[in-house]
Amino acid sequence: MRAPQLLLLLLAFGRSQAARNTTFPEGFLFGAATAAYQVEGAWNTSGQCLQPLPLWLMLQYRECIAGKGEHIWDRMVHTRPNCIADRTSGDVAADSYHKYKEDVKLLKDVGFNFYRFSISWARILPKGDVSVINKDGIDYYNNLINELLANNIQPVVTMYHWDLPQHLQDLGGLVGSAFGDYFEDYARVLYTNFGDRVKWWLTFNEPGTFVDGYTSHGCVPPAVDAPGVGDYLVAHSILKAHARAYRLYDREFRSEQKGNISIALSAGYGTPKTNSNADIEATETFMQHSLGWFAHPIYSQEGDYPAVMKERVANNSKAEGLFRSRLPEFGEYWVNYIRGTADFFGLNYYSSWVVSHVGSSLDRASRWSDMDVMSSQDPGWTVSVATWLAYTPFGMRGLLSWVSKNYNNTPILITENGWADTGEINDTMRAKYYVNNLAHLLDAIYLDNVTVLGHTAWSIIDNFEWAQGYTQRFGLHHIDFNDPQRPRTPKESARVFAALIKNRKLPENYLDKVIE
Ligand code: GBE
Repeated sequence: MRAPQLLLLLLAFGRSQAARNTTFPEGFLFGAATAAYQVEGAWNTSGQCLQPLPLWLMLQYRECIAGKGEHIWDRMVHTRPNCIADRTSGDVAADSYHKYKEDVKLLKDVGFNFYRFSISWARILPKGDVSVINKDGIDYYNNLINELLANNIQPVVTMYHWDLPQHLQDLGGLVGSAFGDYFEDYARVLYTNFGDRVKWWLTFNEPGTFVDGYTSHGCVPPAVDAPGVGDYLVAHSILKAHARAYRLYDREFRSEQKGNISIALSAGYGTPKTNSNADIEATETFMQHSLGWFAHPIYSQEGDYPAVMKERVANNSKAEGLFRSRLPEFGEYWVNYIRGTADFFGLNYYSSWVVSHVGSSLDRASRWSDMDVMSSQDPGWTVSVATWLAYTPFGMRGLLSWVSKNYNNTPILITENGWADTGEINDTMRAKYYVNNLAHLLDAIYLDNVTVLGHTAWSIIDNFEWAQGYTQRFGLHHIDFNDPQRPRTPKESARVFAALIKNRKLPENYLDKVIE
C-alpha cells in the first residue's frame, strides 16, 4: 500500500472512530419485549372460584368460571398444525403465565428499565366483548405489573399483539363494522384496571404485518385470500380503532393517569439499488407504502394516507376496471380524528432492503404490485435463520432519521429489534447485532439529532415464533422447550447487555470497525 493511501485510511478510521460517541445519553431507556401468545402458555386455563358455587350462582357470576377464551392463533395451530414449521403451538410456550416472576428476575438481572409485554385480549375478555370479564386474567396482569414495579421495571403494554378473540373473528374480525367499538371497550377495561400503574401503552403491534392475515399467505390467521383489498381494509379499520383508544384516553383517563400512548409500527429500511432517479423514487414509494401507510395518517401534518399511495392504488384500481379505489377513503372527519393520535413513535426495526423500480409485472393486484418496486437483500449481507432478517445495522440509523425527518422530529422509542438463530448459548452474532444496531442508533442521536427515547430487545426469552414454531430463537435467554420446567439459561447476549447497561457504553469488542 502506498503511503498516501495508508494515510487516508488512517485518517478515515481515526476520524470516524473518534467522532463516534458510544456513550448513552442520560435518560436513555433500555428494555426487552415479549408478546402474550409467544410466551404465556396456559392457553385454556380455566377461571377459578374460591369455593365451588351452586349452579344458579355460577350462572350469575360467569366471570367466576370464565377462564381464557380461544383466539385466532389458538384456532389455527389446533386446526391446521401443518402451518407451523415444527407442528408445535403456543399452548404452553415459555409458560410465563406461571413463571412470570422468573422472567422479571431475568429482566432485573440484565438491568432493563422496562418490560414490553402484551395483554391477551381473550384472557381478559374471553369472548372479546365486555359481557364476561375473566378475573383470573385481570389478576395475572396485576401480579405481573406489580412484580415489575417492585423491581423498578416500568411496564410498557401492548394491547393487541395478533391474538384476536375467536368470538370477535366470528363477528367480522378486524374488518367487522363493530371492531372499533369492541377495541374501545377493551381499551377502557385496560385503562380502568391497569392505568394507575401502566404509563406506556401501545395499541397495536405491527399492523403492517398482521394485515397478512388478509393476503394469500395461507398461514396467518384468519387466512382470508384478498391481497390488495383485505390488507387495505384491515389497515383502515386498525387506524380508526387505534385513534378511538387514544381519544378515549384523552376523554376519560389522561388527566388522572398521565400516560403515553402510541402504536408499534414495523419497517424495513429501504436503500436504493442504484442511484438512478427511478430507484431513488422507488425506495421512497416503498417506505411510504409500507411505513407511511400507518405513520402518515397519525404523524404527518396533513394526515391521511401518503399521496403517492392514494394515487398509485387509485390508478391501478381504475386500470383494473374497478369503480372505486381498493384503498378505502377516510373522509375529512376520520383524517382529522386519526391525525395526532400518538404521544411518541413506536418503531420495530430488524432489517434492511435493497429497493429497485420494476414495471408492473405481477399478474395479481396486491399492495406489492401497487408499489412497482422490488426489494431484495444485498448478496454481501449476512442473513439469519429467518430469511427476511439480515445483518444491516446501518438501517437503524437510516430508519430513525427517515422517521424523524418525515414526522417532525417526533420522539421515537425502538419497540423491537433482534436477531434470529437456532438457540446457541454462545450467541456472539446476536451480541454483535445489538451492539452495532445500538451504535447506529447513537449515531442517529448524536449525528442526525434524532430524539430516541430508548431501545427494546426482542426478546428477553426464546419464545413461540409464530409459523416458525420453536425453530427460530430471538431470546437473550435460552429456553429448553422439551423440558416441562422450561428452564431459562442466560446467553452471551444477556451478559453483553448487562455490561452495556451498567456502563451505559458500548463494548469495544463487539463493535464493527468499519463505519458506513
Ligand atoms: C416481529 O415482527 C414481531 O412483532 C414479533 O412478534 C416476532 O416474534 C419478531 O418480529 C420476530 O419475528 O415469508 O419469511 O418473508 C416474513 C418483525 C414476515 C417483522 C417477519 C413480517 C418479520 C414482519 C414472512 N415478516 N416481521 S417471510
